[in-house]
Amino acid sequence: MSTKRRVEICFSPAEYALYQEDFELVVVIDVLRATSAICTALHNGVERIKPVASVDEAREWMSKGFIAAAERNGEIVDGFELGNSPIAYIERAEEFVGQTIVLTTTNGTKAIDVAKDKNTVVIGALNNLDALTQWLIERNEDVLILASGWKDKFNLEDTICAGAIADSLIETGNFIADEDSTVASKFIYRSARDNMFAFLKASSHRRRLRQLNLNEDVKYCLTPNNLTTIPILRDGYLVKLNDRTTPLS
Ligand code: 3SL
Repeated sequence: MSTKRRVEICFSPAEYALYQEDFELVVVIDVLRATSAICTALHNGVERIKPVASVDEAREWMSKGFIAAAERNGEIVDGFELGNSPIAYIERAEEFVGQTIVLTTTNGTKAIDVAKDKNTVVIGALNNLDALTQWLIERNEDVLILASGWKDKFNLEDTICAGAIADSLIETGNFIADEDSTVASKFIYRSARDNMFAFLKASSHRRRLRQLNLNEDVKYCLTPNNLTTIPILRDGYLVKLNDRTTPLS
């Protein structure tokens, strides 16, 4: 009889300590917008992304000549000319090909930071959903999905994406879930999957981004499977896992 793997979902970095113990593989999700932007930037030619937790750290890297991006509360931080709009990484792709970009965001880079000591940290979004799910199935290891949430609180968009991943893994018959957070996420995903944009109409972060005129970003971030790039954290940098130059382990 083969042993089943576990897949569990943690709703925010604040709860990470309660969930992390049994896992060495963590998937970090921040659908609106950090992890969607990270997947998009690497997919469009950025060589590496250095996630940093604070704006001060990002400034320090910028003073050393690196391209740095900083977002707080949905807006580009004063003194930076780049934030975490995935569309900006498409529009400016030519400029960024082969470059290292230093990135700090309100929640996404904070979640990456709390998980950074695990053996494997990969980045998930709706944009790379199928590619990532397929890789996790083949990897056949216990998986903790860490939602970035909003300032340590639960959010709907990360829960939907996490639920989609967990649902697919459980459907294979090789994964099980014990935690109610995982069961709940699966049901939320199933209720939302046919029209995520409408389902999220009332969500707090969609409202926040609408007020900032970022509807195009939201539409992009809610587009499943427009990319196959899976970012992985190696030596403090996010790089493409499925790049031919990067081994698949
Ligand atoms: O929290 C984050 O990391 C950001 O992606 C938030 S926002 O979409 O830029 O508001």
